[in-house]
Amino acid sequence: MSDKIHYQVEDGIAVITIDNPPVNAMSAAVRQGCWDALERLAADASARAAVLICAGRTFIAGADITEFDKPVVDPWLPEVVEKFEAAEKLVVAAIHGAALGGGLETAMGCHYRCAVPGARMGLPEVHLGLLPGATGTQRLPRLAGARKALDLMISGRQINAKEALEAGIIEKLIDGDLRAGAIAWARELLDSGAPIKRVSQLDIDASDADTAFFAEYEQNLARKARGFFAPGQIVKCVQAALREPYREALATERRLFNECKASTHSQAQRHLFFAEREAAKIPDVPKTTPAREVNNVAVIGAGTMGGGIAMNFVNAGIPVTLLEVDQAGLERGLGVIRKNYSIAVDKGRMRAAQLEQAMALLSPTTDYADLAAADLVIEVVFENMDIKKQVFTRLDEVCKAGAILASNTSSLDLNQIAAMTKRPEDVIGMHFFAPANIMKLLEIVRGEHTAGDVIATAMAVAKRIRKVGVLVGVCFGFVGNRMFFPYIREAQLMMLEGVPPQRVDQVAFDWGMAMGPHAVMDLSGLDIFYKLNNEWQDRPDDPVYCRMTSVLTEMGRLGQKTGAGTYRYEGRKAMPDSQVMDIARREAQALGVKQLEISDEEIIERLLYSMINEGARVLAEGIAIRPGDIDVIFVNGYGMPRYRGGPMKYADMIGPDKICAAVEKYRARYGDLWWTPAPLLEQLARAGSSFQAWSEQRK
Ligand code: 3H9
Repeated sequence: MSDKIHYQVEDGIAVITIDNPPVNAMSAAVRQGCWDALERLAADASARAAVLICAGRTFIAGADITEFDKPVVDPWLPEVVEKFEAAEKLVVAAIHGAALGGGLETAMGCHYRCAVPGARMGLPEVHLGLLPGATGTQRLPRLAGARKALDLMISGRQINAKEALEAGIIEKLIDGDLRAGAIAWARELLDSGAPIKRVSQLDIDASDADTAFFAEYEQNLARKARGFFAPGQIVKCVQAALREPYREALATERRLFNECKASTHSQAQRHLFFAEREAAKIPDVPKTTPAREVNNVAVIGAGTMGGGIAMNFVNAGIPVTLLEVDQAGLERGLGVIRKNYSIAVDKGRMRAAQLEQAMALLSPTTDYADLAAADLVIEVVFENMDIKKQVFTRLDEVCKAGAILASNTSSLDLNQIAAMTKRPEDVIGMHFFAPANIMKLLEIVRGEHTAGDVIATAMAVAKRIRKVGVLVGVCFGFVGNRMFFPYIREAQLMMLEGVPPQRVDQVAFDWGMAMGPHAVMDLSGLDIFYKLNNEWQDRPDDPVYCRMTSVLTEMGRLGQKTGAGTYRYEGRKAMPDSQVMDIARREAQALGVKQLEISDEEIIERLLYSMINEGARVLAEGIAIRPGDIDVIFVNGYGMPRYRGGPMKYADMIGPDKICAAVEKYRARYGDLWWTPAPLLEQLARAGSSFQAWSEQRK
């Protein structure tokens, strides 16, 4: 038997223990081990029943995701689950930690299930672009009813043991020692003559899932899961469960699972699963690096961004001192925070008492001396180097030794900011994304002198406030904005070339972006981009560069906030504005920009490939540690859909050679300034390699 499975008999009950750290994934060795254990159980006269349990911190967390790109090794998971069910001796699954995906499917193959109260369960395959393909789409509806099963599989959410008990997914909660409790329960079941309950033989409660329900469900899904492939496949599996006999429906599940597994969506989403975990690993800052204690935080600037940042800490129960230059600004800021929390109360996401508790964690001040005790100070002032320098000079005077001094700059040179202090090792960038209380991304910027434990602390803080922290290096715009600028630049140029903004936005939206580039600019404010362009010290001299941003900003058309930007607004609804295209034509004429017929394919190439080309430079310069980090940044901070995998995974799936050829095509049209292929892109194209392979080789 595999060394990942232990088999022991205790007073007539066989205990089959899976021991495959870290999360007991159902790898080939575990599957074979389970198979062998079940054979042994059948032949073992000393065992009347069995308990399936796991060693370590969790029950089975699912199929082994690393195996999905390799040929299937028998026995495949669905066969193992079926073998559990077919056992002639009663098998009880004993769950602690999390029973996820193939883990819960294995438990549902067992005849009875018990769990400790702290256990969690779910079928999160959808997040990997998959469906529960080890009989889960057929078993969960039989235990929990069609509607509940559908909701759990489409949301991928984890439920606690109590909810699982109420839903009929498990039959018993065990307080205290799980192993002893499960063995005792198995014995009880035997003694009471409980039948071997095979889930596949149960009927499905479909009383609340008629044709009209499915029609409405699919309609909602088209909106909520726009563009994703797997959710629709899951619906089909549940419909098959209701219409077809178990075996036939299982064949449907198998076919639809294989379609999901082979899809680019699943490749992309599985890539992100590992990329998000890898992003937390910093090669020269080992996991053992002790983080500094962060028990209280100060935020300088109570505007929209500062307030949003403060809310993150308050939500995690961390007290925040909020500093503004004057009382009026402070009161305005606190008012906005209170309003945001009130909206949460109105929507039932927060109780009124919690609102007051949250507000009580905020200490407003206009006096820098009140920052003396802060463990972490985050500066969120105007994006201007002189102002930032003044703030850091002052922080150096008032903050205690060992305090971490962070800047929320979105583009500026952190090293210059750190140089204003006598402790550049304590200075770091923490770049939040608007709206700061909602967006998941936190770019953590490492300066030339930033200490390892300061980096470790910032990464830990990100996790504590439920952000996805990604470490980046110093350059203008860091990783995200630096790569976003070419995307914006091309959208802007296309406007001069005669492509209406609503068309570019629609094409980007249909590709999967949450919003098109023009809509994003109008939302953020064209003036923000205008100021950023002016802060870019070594920006190449190009009169065409983001020309429309300048013209519209100078006209006072700043975006949604002024009722007009690239679009005109009726409330929050963007309306195409023919005046803007008139201006674009006039500007194009003055600048000698030709009017072009541009295909949808070209729109995507210019938006994405310009971004990818910059990404290749970012990687070669070491500004991002790995291509996966860039991908994590774009799906968590820039509204790129997870099923595209992020820009660098997308590049790998298209092929760097094809991207490079397209970049050359645009270079021939526009010249070297913006479209010279990055040396790394050329290198990968020549070698027929990928960003991922390049990154692996460097480890
Ligand atoms: C499936 O089951 C398909 C079936 O329906 C059909 C098949 C036919 N495989 O997250 P952590 C690694 S699809 C391989 O940092 P936590 C992870 O990469 C699967 N590796 O810990 C990391 O490695 P490293 C459905 C896995 O405590 C380490 O374990 N299941 C797997 O924060 C620790 O992970 C899921 O989608 C895996 N399945 O969270 C559940 N899972 O240390 C996926 C984890 O080298 N897993 N690893 O970076 C999770 O959600 C979390 O890992 C879990 C623990 C909640 C379990």
